[in-house]
Amino acid sequence: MITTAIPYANGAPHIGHAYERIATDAFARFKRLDGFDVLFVTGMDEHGQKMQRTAEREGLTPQQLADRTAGQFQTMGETLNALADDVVRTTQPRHAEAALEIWKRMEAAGEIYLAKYSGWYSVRDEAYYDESEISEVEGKKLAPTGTPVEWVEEESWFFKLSAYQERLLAHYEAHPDFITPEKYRNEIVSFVKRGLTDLSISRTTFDWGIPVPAKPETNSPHVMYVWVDALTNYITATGFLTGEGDRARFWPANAHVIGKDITRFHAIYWPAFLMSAGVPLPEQIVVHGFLFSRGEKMSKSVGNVVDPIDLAQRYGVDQLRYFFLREIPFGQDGNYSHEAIVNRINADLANDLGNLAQRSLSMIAKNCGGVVPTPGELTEADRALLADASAALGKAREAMDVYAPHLALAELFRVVGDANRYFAGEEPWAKKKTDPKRMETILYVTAEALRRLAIPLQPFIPAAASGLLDLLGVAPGARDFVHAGEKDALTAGAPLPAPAPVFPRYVEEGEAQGAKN
Ligand code: ME8
Repeated sequence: MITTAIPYANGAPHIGHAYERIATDAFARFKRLDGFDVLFVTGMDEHGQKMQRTAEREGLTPQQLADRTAGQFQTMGETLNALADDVVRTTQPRHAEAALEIWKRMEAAGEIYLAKYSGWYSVRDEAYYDESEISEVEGKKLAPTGTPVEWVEEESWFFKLSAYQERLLAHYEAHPDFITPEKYRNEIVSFVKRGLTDLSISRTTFDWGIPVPAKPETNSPHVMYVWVDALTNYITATGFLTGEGDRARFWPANAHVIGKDITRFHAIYWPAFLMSAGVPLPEQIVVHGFLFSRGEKMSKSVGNVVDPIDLAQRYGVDQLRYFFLREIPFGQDGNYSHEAIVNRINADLANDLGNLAQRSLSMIAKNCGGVVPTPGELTEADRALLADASAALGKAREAMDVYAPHLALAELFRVVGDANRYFAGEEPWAKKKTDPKRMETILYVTAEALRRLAIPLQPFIPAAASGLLDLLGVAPGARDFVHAGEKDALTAGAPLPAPAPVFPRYVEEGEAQGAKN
């Protein structure tokens, strides 16, 4: 089971959401092709003060705003070829049931008590901050994240987070990969070592949330703190707490994929809530960095908020997926710019992969009667390329096991580069007259190497990789990783469809098509 964070439903999808969805989709696809039974879950964070305020500003009810945004995220998922198995919306009844259940279990553990909260709250972050974390800029009180905070004083239910310092530290110690990459683990460990204070987990000053069961000792109705509500979405999808459906076996999740700004919630609050409720903890919190447009933070006022759907339409879906996953070392911040995207498309996808496929497949169509060529005896170079192409899957798997898609792709494309050099060095076109048998062998080896590479490329560039497998005549049932080796090699004489381009070059507006070819 793998999840994305659930985006706040108060605004349209941006490039950071697209990045997280694409990466998580690639992890899910990789495991699925590797024979695992995978549950890929995303959702929408639809409650809280931020939602209520945005809806008021836009003259909508919070539910109308949530519905509109959920539709936009659905379109994003479809466009990016990154649909999840389930979308948990926190306004769904099944979710309220799960959130209520976790609350009751924490209460039954004796770890929820009523008191008065007074302190700083950032609506933008939906987070409480300690006095010591607040700074003042031009008379405005700001959270460490730079968002404005307001003073809040209200009756609140508290969770005994302070009791969890030792247990959390012991868990991080016993599970060194619980928070990955390591730099985020280190931040969390030192934060927890400084001590934890109890957490306010309900609000009374607005009502757009899951109601807390009424108690005689409370003065006014409470709704759950939006993070208690939101984090529980991960369990809602499985029915683990409520017994609904047949997915309970997926819990605990293997990985929650999240951005670096919400590690505290996932690596401190969430495991503490789960320990309190007696529920097994997720295996890993997998943290990615932030995306910037040419080094600048995206913001509405700077006007550099990019619609990911526009990007996909401009560059192509697989092209955008490839760019994100190859260009940015997972866990680090990354930059995107038109030049960087075009460079990746043209150098790796069009020149290396696309050209090799195009040249070899069109030679096969022309010279081998449109069927898989018949190889003669293999040379050392032939065998080396095929062995490398097979080994690349193992290396990609190792990289994906540590959530390093950039390394998986670097390895796969290193072999694509080797295959290009092999093809250029063997000069099958020159052998056409002098040694047609050898030409067939070279073309066979190239096509078979492409097959062995296209199979592990599917999680990253699904449409293009499956298009390439179509061109190689690989049956839909023979595309899982178990089929990537020698025993499922292309069969000489098997018919092939007419060749078609796999990755066209990105041509700048005004630049003549093919001018640089
Ligand atoms: O945080 N680059 O929602 P969200 C990369 N509702 N990732 C980014 C990013 C950027 N510029 N900006 C945001 C929330 N993200 C909560 C989550 S989970 C129980 C509740 C990432 O819409 C961010 O780090 O602000 C998070 O993982 C996801 O996008 C949703 O952010």
